[in-house]
Amino acid sequence: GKEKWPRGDEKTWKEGFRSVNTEVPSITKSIVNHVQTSLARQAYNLDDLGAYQAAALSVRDDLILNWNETQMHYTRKAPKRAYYLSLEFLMGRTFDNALLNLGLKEQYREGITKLGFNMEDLLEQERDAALGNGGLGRLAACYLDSSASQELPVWGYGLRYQYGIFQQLISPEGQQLEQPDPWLAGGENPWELPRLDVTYEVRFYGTAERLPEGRALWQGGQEVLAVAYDVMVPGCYTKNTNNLRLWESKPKRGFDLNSFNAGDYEHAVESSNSAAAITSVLYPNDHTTFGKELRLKQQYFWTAASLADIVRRFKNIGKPFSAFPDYVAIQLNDTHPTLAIPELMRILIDEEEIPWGKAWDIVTNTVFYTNHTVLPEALEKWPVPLMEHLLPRHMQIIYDINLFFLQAVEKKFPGDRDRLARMSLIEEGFPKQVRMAHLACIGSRKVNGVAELHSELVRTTILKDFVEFEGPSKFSNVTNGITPRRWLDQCNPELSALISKTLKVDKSVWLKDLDKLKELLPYAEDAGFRKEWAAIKQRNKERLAHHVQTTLGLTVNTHAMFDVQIKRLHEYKRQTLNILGVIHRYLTLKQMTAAERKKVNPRVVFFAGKAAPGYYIAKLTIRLIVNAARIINADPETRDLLTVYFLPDYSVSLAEVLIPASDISQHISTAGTEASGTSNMKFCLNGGLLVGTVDGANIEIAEAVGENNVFFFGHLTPAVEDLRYQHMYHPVPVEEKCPPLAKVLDCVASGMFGDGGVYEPLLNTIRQHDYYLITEDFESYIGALAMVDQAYLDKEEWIKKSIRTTANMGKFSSDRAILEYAESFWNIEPVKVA
Ligand code: CR1
Repeated sequence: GKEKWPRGDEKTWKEGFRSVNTEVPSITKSIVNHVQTSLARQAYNLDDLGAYQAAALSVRDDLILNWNETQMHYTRKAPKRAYYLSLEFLMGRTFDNALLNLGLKEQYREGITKLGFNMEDLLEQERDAALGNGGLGRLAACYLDSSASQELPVWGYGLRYQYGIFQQLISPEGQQLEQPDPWLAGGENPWELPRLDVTYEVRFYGTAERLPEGRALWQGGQEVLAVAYDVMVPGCYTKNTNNLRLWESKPKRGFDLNSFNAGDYEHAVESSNSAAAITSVLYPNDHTTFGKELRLKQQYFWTAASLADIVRRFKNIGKPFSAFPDYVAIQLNDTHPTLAIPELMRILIDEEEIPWGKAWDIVTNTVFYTNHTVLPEALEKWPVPLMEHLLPRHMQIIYDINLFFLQAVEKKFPGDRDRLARMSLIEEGFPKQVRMAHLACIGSRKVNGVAELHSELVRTTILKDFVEFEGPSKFSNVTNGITPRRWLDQCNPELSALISKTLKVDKSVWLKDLDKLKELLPYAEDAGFRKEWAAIKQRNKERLAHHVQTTLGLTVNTHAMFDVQIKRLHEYKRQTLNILGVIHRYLTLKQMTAAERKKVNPRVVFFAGKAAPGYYIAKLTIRLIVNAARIINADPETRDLLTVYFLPDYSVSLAEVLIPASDISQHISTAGTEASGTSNMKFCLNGGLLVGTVDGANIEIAEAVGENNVFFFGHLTPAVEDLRYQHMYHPVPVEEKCPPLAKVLDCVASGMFGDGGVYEPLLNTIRQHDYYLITEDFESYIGALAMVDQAYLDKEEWIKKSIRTTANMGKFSSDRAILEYAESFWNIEPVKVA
């Protein structure tokens, strides 16, 4: 039968409903209304920021309509849902992305122009939401875009940090300086919905008293409130608009009234500060773990709130808990949310009174774990005393899991003590430590790495014992992906338009089925098409040059080849190899005659990236880049042929300008160290060629685009271990091993780029153990760059390579990746909002 209207006069209600504004007049009307009321401003004093805010609020209204409908639809249908738990979401800007996904960009452009503003200027007003460090956080953002675009019922859960990743300043000496990023300070954030009614209490500290039947009573300690903020995630050309729920911490009561009444104002304020501090700042470390109590507090706060929310939603369906895995899949983005495993056990056992064995079945059929690195310094471990103090009940549960687990291992491998010690959840030592990767592994239904090589390394190195114990079928691979919406349509609109025109389809077709790009292949042979392709690359280079001109006041030679390396500063990523290669190139140019120089292909080298604030060697690398740039760029003999720029404060929105402008990009990690990389995919999708080592997703990119379209160099993964052994026990001086490199190091040490002594610690990492094997790969690296120069001489062939590269990148859409998770792990299906 027909549902009864809930209250009042149905017709009056329905006349009040609005739908998404799709026509220019209704769009401008909505913008003007927001200027008038939401902003309380007027036409005559409205600046770009105000106009952006009003336009954003207008788009926000549209998103809310779709978001509401989507959430209602999911609730009614009650499909199985997946939850992506990530401590980082590097969303970047939202305005442009929302307009493109809604298909309203041109209408808004027209409306904004009519109101006397310029779309590009308004887009620049938005601050990045930079709640992440690097690839791991940006991957999470791409997966949200793909989930919504593929109409999958997926929610993200994260933290609403007051301060995102620090802003990077570079001092005149080349020092990185960090400044806070108060991204919310500009007032209201139009892209989120505060849900002040959705709150949970989260406990820390206290005591856990064991009760009969494996249960326990955890009480006392500190209680903190988690408040939900929902970020709307629109899909591309669909109504489906998913949710990213970010938690903010708040004191349970504004003040501790007892202390307040007793006149102890400071104590009262302090406890409220300590609650608020939990979500105040994103940890700026990429690939290192610090045993900081506050970080563990963040991790528990977030997993506890998210699980409480997930369990509440499940209970609303009215099914028994045995059906939990039929309705819920939880993906752990690295080990940061591993506490979800003992927390779900605690809820099931202590609150729902489910016996241990059944609870463990539910958990291990619900949780999935993605590993993102095999670097030892990035594998999380927490001191047992800290865990016991902060989370006494969880420590008990971890001990119990460990006991049952080791009993099973002992049964399969009787008497193998070393194996037990290797596999235990607890690492012996002072203090003992909880190994989070082991907990994540045994508590999960599936474990995956993020590229073929990396997944193989996970199986054969860090989790080898677990593969032997549990069998290989639990361990698999999902190669990372990137969203072609942001990383082609949004950042490279001209290329996007050329592709649609050439394929004679609407962009929504190929943007959601990226394998369609293959149809571009025949056009590589079409001279007219190549001309258009090259012209777009040239305009993107000019756009980047314009950006450098306006932000840094520097003039870039747009007739040179653009060579880009942008990523977090880390020894394993080897920005050092790049800058030493640049210096080598400079020294070579200096020795040439004027006639020889005429034949040289001009090159502009761009670097950007942040170093963890405490990472001394990485900061020295920045310093060397900046000072080498200063000297090289000022040399009148060579500056037409070689210039170097370090662009400060790398961000998602800076990447959107750099990537479409690159001729080549560098992904040159020591083989076996870069799990996947995702910017490599972004450059290739935009027709930039790849210079790289045989590592991470570089390998699969080369397979897809053809090895003749990439420039590979360096030792392969199986050689790395032996080489490191040799460096350790039979060191050969760099002068013997690699004379050209020795010369470069000497120039740096002798003060060619400012006080050479400053760089000694950096140079010593190479001269001594050279853990990242720069001396081993230097010559083949220089060789690869010479091949690049050679290939660039044949411009037409180069453009063909560029076209073929883009055309073969379909596999690297994050739509493919998220569908693999959905189909082979989570077992969820699309739920289309009609
Ligand atoms: C890896 O280093 C990968 C991203 C996303 C990083 C990088 O190669 O592309 O994850 N790992 O999977 C990471 O941040 C903590 O580990």
